[in-house]
Amino acid sequence: MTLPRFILSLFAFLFLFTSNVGTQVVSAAEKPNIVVIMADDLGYGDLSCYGATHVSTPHIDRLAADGQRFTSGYCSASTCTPTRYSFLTGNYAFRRKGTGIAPPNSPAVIQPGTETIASLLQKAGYQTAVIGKWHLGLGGSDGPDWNGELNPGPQEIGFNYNFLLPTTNDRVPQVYVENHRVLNLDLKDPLWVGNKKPSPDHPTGLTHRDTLKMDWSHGHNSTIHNGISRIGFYTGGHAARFRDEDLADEWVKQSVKWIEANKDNPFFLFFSSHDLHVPRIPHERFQGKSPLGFRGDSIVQLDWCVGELTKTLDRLGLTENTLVVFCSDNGPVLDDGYKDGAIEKNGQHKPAGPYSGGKYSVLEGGTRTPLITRWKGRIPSGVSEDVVCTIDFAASFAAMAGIQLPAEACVDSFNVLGSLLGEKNARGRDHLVQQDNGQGGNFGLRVDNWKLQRHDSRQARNVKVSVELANTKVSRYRLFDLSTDPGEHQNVIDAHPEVAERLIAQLTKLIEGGRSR
Ligand code: NG6
Ligand code: CA
Repeated sequence: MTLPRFILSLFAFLFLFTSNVGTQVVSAAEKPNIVVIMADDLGYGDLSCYGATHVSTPHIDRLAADGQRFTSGYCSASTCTPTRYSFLTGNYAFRRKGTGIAPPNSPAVIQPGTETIASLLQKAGYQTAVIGKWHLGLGGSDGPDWNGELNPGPQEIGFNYNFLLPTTNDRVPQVYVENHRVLNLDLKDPLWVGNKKPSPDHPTGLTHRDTLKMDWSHGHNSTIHNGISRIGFYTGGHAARFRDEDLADEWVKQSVKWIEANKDNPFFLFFSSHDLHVPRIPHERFQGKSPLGFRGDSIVQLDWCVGELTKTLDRLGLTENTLVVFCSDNGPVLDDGYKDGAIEKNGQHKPAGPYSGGKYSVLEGGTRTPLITRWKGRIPSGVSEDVVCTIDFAASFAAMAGIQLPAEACVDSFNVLGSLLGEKNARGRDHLVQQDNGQGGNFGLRVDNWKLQRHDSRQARNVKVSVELANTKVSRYRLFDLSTDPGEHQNVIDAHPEVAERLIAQLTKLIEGGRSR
């Protein structure tokens, strides 16, 4: 080869090589729209695509039929605030104080400057929004300034827009928060929120119990709004108050509006439903639509919301360019403080499917929950046994969008994108820590089909759903083989001391090591 020809071929090679690398980089980063639909208190067995026969969820079933349905899909905790904290930050909630169920006047649980799934996607050019239940506190160390600026909030940790139920529907106040303000607040009728009775004659669920449209069974006996007494006290803000019956419609209305406005850029929508959290007050048109009472009717309402969102994506031609993820924030509970007939009307329905425990518990029923991914044309349809968790969405979506995770961010979030996209040779997690609420509670560790339970908290042991544990003298550690005993009935720790030892050491290291990634 002559020198000029050699130089020419070298250039040709370099051109091909670099342009090839270029295409690889471009095709490696995919930026579909992402819609995460998180249900509240929805159990493994609560959907017809997960085996429920007493309630029908056609829209969610369609999502599952068109995508991947996970049989080992988890949220990281068995209550709301820690799961949501972990989903957003990619960090286990037990690592940080103040991540247990947030009270009405909780300050922001996630500090500004913390990297979140939303801030990571913003870096990749996404528009980001959270619409629905927040329950991660608002405001600085003094808590929310309800009549002023609610800052910090979602906008300080990566969301361009928020439209919120600030705490839970059973915690005061029953108002919407749009960005930094209570929506429709008349400052001549200021909103006051506290944990003590504001005046001796303030009507409560205790003093005016006979006026309630839904009676309470435990807790929930403070300020009355919409005929329902709540956790905590408040006065004022009447023009801003919502009707429980209208929440689902409002989440859908605001989401459709926001998707329409953002259809031309990649967007990330966290659709955070309040269903089926107590008080379960579905819209009048859903009442009586299931044989399970208001708990089942709320599942029907949730399913309707999913249908409206997927219809919107279809209408705007976004279905083949949108990854939809459906999940829950913790396992199921029947009586969570109101007499809504959930127990009486439950019949043969199994809210946690084959699993034991539920909300508040580190048994599988507490965190193993429905998890579905759909991206038409990209994700094959099928059922996956890979272990994936809501805590992994941050690392996985960052990887998909081509964003490098900073070493100190999302320290417990694993990139399980291959599994979430239903790729053949993908493997999910090889271990997962489960927790109940906040710090210092109980833990679960799943490794392959082994499940280790570690019981540290007496109080959590006595929570209703774990009654079988509370009544026996629970030793700190128990071991189960989920392949033969999914219900965690048979403690096999004595038969497998070497497995127990290995898992105890692994769990201790994961808890004390400060990070798992
Ligand atoms: C509990 C409430 C329960 C529910 C839960 C939080 C009582 C007796 N129980 O303290 O009703 O609100 O907190 O649920 O008040 S979560 O899904 O938001 O974590
Ligand atoms: Ca919840």
